[in-house]
Order: sequence, then C-alpha cells, then structure tokens
Amino acid sequence: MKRTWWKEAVIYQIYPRSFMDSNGDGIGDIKGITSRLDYLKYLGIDVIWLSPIYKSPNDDNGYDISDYQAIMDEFGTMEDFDEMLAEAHKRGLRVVMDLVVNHTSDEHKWFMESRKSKENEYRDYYIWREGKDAQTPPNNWGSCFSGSAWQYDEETAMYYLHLFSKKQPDLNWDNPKVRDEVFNMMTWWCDKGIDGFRMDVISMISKTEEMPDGKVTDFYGDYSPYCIHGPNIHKYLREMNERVLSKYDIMTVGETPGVTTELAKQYAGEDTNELNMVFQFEHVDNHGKYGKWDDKKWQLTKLKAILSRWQMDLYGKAWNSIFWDNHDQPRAVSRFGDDRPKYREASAKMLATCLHMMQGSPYIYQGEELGMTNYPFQSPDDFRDIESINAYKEWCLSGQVSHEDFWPCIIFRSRDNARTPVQWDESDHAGFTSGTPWIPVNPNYKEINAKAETKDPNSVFHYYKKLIALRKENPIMVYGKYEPLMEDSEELFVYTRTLDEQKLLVVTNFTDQDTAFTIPEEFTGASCLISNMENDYGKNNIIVKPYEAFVLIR
Ligand code: TEU
Ligand code: CA
Repeated sequence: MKRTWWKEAVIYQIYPRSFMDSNGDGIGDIKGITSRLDYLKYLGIDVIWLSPIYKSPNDDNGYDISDYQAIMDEFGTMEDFDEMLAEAHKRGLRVVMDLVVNHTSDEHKWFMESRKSKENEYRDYYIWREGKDAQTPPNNWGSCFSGSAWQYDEETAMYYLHLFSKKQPDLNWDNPKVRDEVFNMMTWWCDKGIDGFRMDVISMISKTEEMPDGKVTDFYGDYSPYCIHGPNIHKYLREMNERVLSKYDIMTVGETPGVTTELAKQYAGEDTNELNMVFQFEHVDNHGKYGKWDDKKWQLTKLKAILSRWQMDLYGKAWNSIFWDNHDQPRAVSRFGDDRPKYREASAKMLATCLHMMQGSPYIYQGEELGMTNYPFQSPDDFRDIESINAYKEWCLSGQVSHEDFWPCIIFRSRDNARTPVQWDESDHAGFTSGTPWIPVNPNYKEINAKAETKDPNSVFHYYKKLIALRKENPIMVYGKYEPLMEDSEELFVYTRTLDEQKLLVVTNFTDQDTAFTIPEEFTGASCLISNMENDYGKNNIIVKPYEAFVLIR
C-alpha cells in the first residue's frame, strides 16, 4: 500500500456559519476562522475542510452556490479568504474546499440564463424535461428535501430537475461545456493554492438518459437507480483527474452516497485515477419508521458488521474516510454514545478511540472534540434547516403521522443538531458572537466549552489531542491491517490492527454496563497506548466499565 500524506492526515471540518463570528452579526465568518487557527494547530489536526464559503442565497446554507469564484457576503471577502489561507499555511495546516457541482443555486448566472428560453446558450447546462402534462412532472421522483424533484418553470413551460431543493437545479454533466466550466473553476482555486476538494454528492453527477418513474417509498419515487453512480460517472471523474487533479499535490474526497465497497474500489482505488478517498454513509444510514427520521440507536452488532466490512474490503485496495458525524448528522456523542452528564465525557472518548484506531482518514466535526451534544429542540420553530422544516411539513402537517410520534425522531436526527454554534467559553452565546446567533447556542455551553476543556488535561479535547498525536508516532494506526474480534457481542467493539511485528488491541464498551472481558494471551504484558479510565490491563480477566476504551500495543 502506498504511503501518502493524506492517508496519514487528520481532517477537521468547519461549518463556517457556526464556527466563529468576528463582527457581531451572529453569523460565523472567515475572519472568525482565522482567529481560531491557533486552537486548531494546538489540537494537532493537519487539514481543514471548509463547508462552502462561496456566494450563495443560503437556501441550503451555502450548498446552493450562485458564484463559485466569489465569497458569500456574510462570510467576508476574497481578501479575508486569502489571508486565512496564508495564515493556515504558515501554521502547516492545509485547506480543503467544498466543491458543490452536482447543482448550482437557481440564482447562478448560468441558471438565470438557462431558464430564459429553449434556445439560450446556457439551456443545456441544466436538465430540462417536458411534463407528462401541464400539471404532472416528467416522473415521480422525490427530492431529498421533500416534494417532487421537478420544478415547473413558466417561462418555457418545462420542468427542471433538482435532487435537492428547488433552488438547487442539477447541472447537466453530459454537456462538455459544463465540464469545461467546472474544471476551469477548479483550476482557478488550485492555482490560488488550496489543498484539495471535498466533492459534494459527487456520485450523483451522471444521470441516465431515460428517466422512468422510481419505486415509491414514503411519498415519492426513488431516483437513485437513475442518478447515483450513473453511466458516465467514472468517465467524468477520470477526466477531472486528468485535466485538473493530477496536476496538483492535493487531497480529494468524494462524498459518495450509495457507494458499496466494490464501487469504492473504483472511486478511490489505489490506481484508478479518480479520487483519493470516499466519504460514505452506510454506518450512519440506519433508517426507521419514517425514512431517515428515527429515534433508535443502531444495534451494536449491525454497526460493527458494517464498519468491519468497510475496513476489510478496502484494505490495500482503496481508501476511506472515517467519521461519526458531520454537518448533516446529529452529534456523535448523542447518537452513538451517551450524552447524560454522567457518561458524556467517557462515551465521547470511547467513540473517538474506536474511530481513530480504525483504518481511513479520520474526520473531526467542529465541536466533536469538545463532546458537544444534540440540541434540546422545543418546537418546530427552532429549526433552521430546510430539510427539517420541509420534513416536518411533509410528515406531520400533512397528517401522515402525529407530532407526538414524529417529534422524538426528527429531533434525534435533525441536521441542526450539528449546526448550533461552537461553544468557545462560558460567556454569553458561548463566545461565538457578541450579537444574536443565527441559530441558538446549546444551553449546556457553561459546562461544555473549549476554554474549560483546553485547561483540563482530562477533557475530551485533550483526549482527541492525544489520539491525533499518537497517529503521528504510530504508523500502525494508519497502515495496520484490521481484524474484528467478538463480532457477536452487543456490548463490546473489539478489534486488532497488525503491521509487521506490531499489533494493537482496541477494546471499547458501547454500553453503560460493566462487561467481562478476557485479554487475549498474546497481549498479556502489553503496554497501554491510551485509555479513558483506570483499569488493570495486566490481569487476564477484567471488567470493562461503562463506556471504557483502551488500546494495548505489543
Ligand atoms: O449532502 C448530500 C447527502 O448525502 C444527503 O444524504 C444529505 O446527508 C442530506 O442531509 C440528507 O439527509 C450534501 C451536503 O453535505 C448537504 O449539506 C447538502 O444539503 C446536500 O449535499 C446538497 O448540496
Ligand atoms: Ca459575522
């Protein structure tokens, strides 16, 4: 297996709107990020992934871009960006940009032209179809954010495709001019000195020519067989690689919903010349009664089976991202750990151990290193996210399900859980802003904040810092071969990593119960690399305490 810097890197994701506000308007911004680079350096991460900072009307918080080569007004200016990039580089931190090219904003110049007439030179930049009739869209596909995936446009009496909101029309990648535009734009950013791209829903850019009705689930038809891993996806990615990516020493990560381990070997294979790594969701996609809206935790054996399969199938063949949460997912400690005060810190450290000892490039989502928790939503008025707002309407206000049944599910999974401001200190609004934050701060900020945690050597923050440092000293964490143990246990997640003569044993307790464990003989007398509590690892039979995590090395 080739050794590369991006396999060894730890990536920290910033959602700029909620990271740090520098000017008191309640919205995080680029100068705010610059002011916290020392904090990130101290944590020890290598790469920053910036969620979109481009000009946008913010229908989907910047994932709807109206100009790829300008900065969002609320976030600052291009000078602010250049300064941030230079300051990051000065500290040895790399900056990976979000690349959102499955769709643009409907306020992008290309789309404003495209909708004007069927003859417009930008018409074929997007995907236009005739309706079945004046009232009926071309097919039954539903958008990710509720409703039909087609929007009727009066101007030309046709429909355009939007797999996300109606303000996010899908680009037509089959048009070579679209590819030229995108590749030129990417080159422009690379020449500026950025260090890579995280590619939003990149597995969805190629669509089938035929667009038949999809299988109906919940309300609408499923577009995925026609829009995910479409006929030309690998051709377009290889073209992108040849024309742009291969010319720079950058990192590329493809957000690839729906990817299997087989397909990942193509998208992010050692020698396939597409992307460096995939970012896939199988371990966070447990669906329940109401689609993704569910309040149940994974059964541990199922979660382990998925994670282990990815570890083993990709070994030596392709590279994966490893993460518990991001800006689209609830907070890791609330979802996979236990956010009750008694267990929050232990379980946050346990999850970190379990993840960072696996193979793949680890991603830390802002605030995860503090053990930030889900937000205690009180009413639908608390939501800011288009997905949650629309889902509540589609499921509840339609009468499909009662508020009582749906509420626990939507608050457990809402993306807004991840989007409350980073808790910097115990002052008003957690030190995020001197004004009124665009989304409320989690009320637990007096107990959970960066200032308190950087001072406390036993904090979740310092535990992450230690894990990151260990990765630098122990190539086995990056390159070791994974092997699962005790696959039937519903309490313990146990695995080993092996590199040459060295071997790691990773033991994590996912429950609030004491659990008996026998240390395998080959690890008797092994030393402890890291643990989140005290225990006697010299003994053969031990009791693993609630949410305990430890790693032995020999
Ligand atoms: O997300 C796309 C995606 O994979 C969806 O499953 C996503 O998780 C969504 O939250 C459905 O629950 C990307 C971005 O990460 C997301 O923030 C954007 O809203 C979306 O694309 C559209 O650009
Ligand atoms: Ca601001």
